[in-house]
Amino acid sequence: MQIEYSPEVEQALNDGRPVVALESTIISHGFPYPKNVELAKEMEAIIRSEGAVPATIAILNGMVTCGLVEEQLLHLAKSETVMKCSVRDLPVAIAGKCTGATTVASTSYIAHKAGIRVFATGGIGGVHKAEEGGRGFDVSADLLELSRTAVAVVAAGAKSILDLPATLEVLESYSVLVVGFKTDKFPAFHSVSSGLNVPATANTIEELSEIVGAHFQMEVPAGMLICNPVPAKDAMSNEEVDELVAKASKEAVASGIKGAAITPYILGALNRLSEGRTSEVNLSLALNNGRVAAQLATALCAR
Ligand code: PSU
Ligand code: MN
Repeated sequence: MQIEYSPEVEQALNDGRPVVALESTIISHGFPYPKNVELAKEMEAIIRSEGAVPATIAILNGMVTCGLVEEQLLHLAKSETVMKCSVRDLPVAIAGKCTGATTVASTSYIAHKAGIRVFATGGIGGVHKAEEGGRGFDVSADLLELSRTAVAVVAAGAKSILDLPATLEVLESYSVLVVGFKTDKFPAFHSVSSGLNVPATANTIEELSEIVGAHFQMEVPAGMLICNPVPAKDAMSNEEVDELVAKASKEAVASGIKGAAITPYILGALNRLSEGRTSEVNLSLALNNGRVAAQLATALCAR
């Protein structure tokens, strides 16, 4: 796969300096313009402030691009025809010379090819709730990619539109290392905790980098999910989120939204129903993940 690097990212990788990969679906499908530009720029700034180099990944005119300059970022944020690309969609975007945004799955895949070991996002995709009246069978390719790509993904768990116990079970079946950062609970994206236990906890960046470093040394193909809860001061209560999610889910079912369109639809509906509150929380947790990812990348480089 051909990858076009920004000069800054290429230099950092050549020098063996810490680099943090960032996805672009959160920019094109996660937030409305111009909030998405603010998010993307603040993510990059926080990573730089911790001494690492941000590498936002996207498909531009069919080219897999690692590290976006301002003009490229703005194009992605403003365009209304950006393809949401998981791994299987990449060939279509490349061959069609499309603009495509990468999900957790495809960002991990490209980051790994680029030699980037740490990736910061908001939340991962997972197993959707399949209860009656729900949206039917839907399991995110993020989980499969986590099983076969050795990248450390820093995320605030997964949203409560997903079946979180089932998501954790699949991560276990797939041998994905799951570590809570300063928590023994699986975070529920907008809320600090889902109440579910994670199998391991790291209380400092040093502890975290020891575990992640040991995983890389084992050379198993699987990835890592570093669970970093939303800062408590910005979090929403589980009850509040559950109520919003139930409403948003009903709307999605009633509107016949399916497949890859579900997550963007629900995010938009939550933002509307909460009058922007969920987007504020999403911004806070994403920046928090950017900070921890940069610190982890730096600690791994120092090992
Ligand atoms: N969860 C969020 N915000 C997001 C996504 C997930 O809170 O923007 C995006 C990520 O890019 C993730 C993708 O990889 O949605 C998962 O989509 P799906 O469930 O269709 O696999
Ligand atoms: Mn799906």
